[in-house]
Amino acid sequence: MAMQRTLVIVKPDGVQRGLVGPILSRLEARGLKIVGLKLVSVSSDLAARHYAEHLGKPFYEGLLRYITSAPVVVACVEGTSAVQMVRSTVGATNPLNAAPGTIRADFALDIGRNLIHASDAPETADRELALWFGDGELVSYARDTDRWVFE
Ligand code: D4T
Repeated sequence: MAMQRTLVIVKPDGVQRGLVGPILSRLEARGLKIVGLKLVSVSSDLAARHYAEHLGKPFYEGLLRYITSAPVVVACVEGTSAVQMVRSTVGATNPLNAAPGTIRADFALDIGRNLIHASDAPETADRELALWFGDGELVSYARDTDRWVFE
């Protein structure tokens, strides 16, 4: 299986509710490796570029207000099929439809406060990682535990 990198954002509600640790630890516990991590106050410009595909939708303005309302924690995680692995750990966009055991089902109630963003495809991950991380902010390194995570 192919090694991939994907973007994870712990949204303002996750930071405000003190859930950065519990959210990231679910990804780490699965074996995914954090290769980039920072706290960001999101500018309107960055928010608009990140959510460009939703421009014009009824929830767009609220979405921009939400993502710029308080700091977020941005991570790049790496692993086999990382994009799909993270999406399945995160759960459905609306917590109402998220499977129990997923992050959104276990920690969230409202689609407009769904705690976490994760890239939805490898091409999206590449675009979003370039948007959120600058040159030199992602770190390649080996983990001694990798042989216990990957065959
Ligand atoms: P993100 O992008 O935040 O990881 O969410 P998803 O990939 O799971 O879902 P999305 O792009 O379709 O939606 C982006 C963002 O908009 C919010 N939203 C979405 C909302 O407030 N109301 C809505 O009706 C929809 C569809 C939630 C996530």
